Amino acid sequence: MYGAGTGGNYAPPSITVVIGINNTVEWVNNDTVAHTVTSNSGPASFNSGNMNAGATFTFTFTVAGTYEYYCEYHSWMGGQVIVEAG
Ligand SMILES: [Cu+2]
Repeated sequence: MYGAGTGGNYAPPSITVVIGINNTVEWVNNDTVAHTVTSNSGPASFNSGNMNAGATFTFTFTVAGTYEYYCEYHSWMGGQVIVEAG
């Protein structure tokens, strides 16, 4: 993920994973400022808390569905994880 500044966002903005195949997702803050990965909809919630530059956050999705997340510091940043049943 990267971000900060107009147009900054998670990359890629949407991913699709399959339970049992690739359902552990790691975010890496490749930016120079802090961000968060914070869910705001979906079957389960997750929150990285503060991620400084270079920090990583890993979450394993075990329930199928569509998850939306954002950055608590930059409200324009949004991402999506689509989790499919294995
Ligand atoms: Cu941010």
